Amino acid sequence: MRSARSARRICWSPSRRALQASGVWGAAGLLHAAESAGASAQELPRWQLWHPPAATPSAAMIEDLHLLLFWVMAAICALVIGLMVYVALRFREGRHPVPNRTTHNTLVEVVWTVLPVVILVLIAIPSFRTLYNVDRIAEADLTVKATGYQWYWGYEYPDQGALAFDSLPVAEEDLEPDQPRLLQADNALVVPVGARVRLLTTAADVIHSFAVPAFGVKVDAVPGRTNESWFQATREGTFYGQCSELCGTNHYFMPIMVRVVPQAEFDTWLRAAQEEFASRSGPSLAAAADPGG
Ligand SMILES: [Cu+2]
Repeated sequence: MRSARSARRICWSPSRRALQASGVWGAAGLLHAAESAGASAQELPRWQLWHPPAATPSAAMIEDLHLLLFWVMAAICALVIGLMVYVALRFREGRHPVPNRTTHNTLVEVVWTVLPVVILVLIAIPSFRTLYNVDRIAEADLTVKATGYQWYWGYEYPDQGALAFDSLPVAEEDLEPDQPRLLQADNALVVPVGARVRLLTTAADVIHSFAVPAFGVKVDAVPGRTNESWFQATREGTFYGQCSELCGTNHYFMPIMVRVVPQAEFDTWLRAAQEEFASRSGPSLAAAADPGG
């Protein structure tokens, strides 16, 4: 994938992380900090331009469609600007003192009608294919439900013993050195790599929107209804998103943090999470924290 190749990984490279895990690297305190923060390694596109490197087939398709449209648009712009420059130079008064009286040319008119139609049809094919892929509900290996609250997310795993917990943003003063500001959450949504995840979204108060750019996912979370989408992360890592529907004062402060881990690590996490959040019947509004600074 073009974008993935140009991506650079900031923070910890795997080899260095392996060294930390084996205790070879650095002091014990640093090691612990790095391990707990290691999950926050964030992939950024080169120079932080363009899109985040695609981490799901849907995101890759969206990226490809975007590139196709970009080049079609660039070619059309070049053609139109080129024609205008040519006309301005070739038919200027100094070189072409007596204007033509031509008002009609059947061939030219057919071309400028048919050509855009052909271009639109060519664009429509990959466009509909992408839309269908993003919209279809695939057979899921795992179902997760994200509920938007003012202002944090609550996650549920309905098929894993009704596991439910809240995901609150980490305040700026509590961030570890590697953790991205306004994106780090205390409890990440954790999914196994390669698993097809059915994503259900809803909201408890106002309309929110669950969006993770690297996954090509953006679904509104609407009170009183459940929306459905899906994603299949093709590689491990930590991926970030944000609520993408203006939902109030702290709209900026409801990050989405997704950790994609190997199946074994997911199973371990699942057992620990089921224990840790066992006392909870579900995300509660009372847990809404003051985001503070
Ligand atoms: Cu929101």
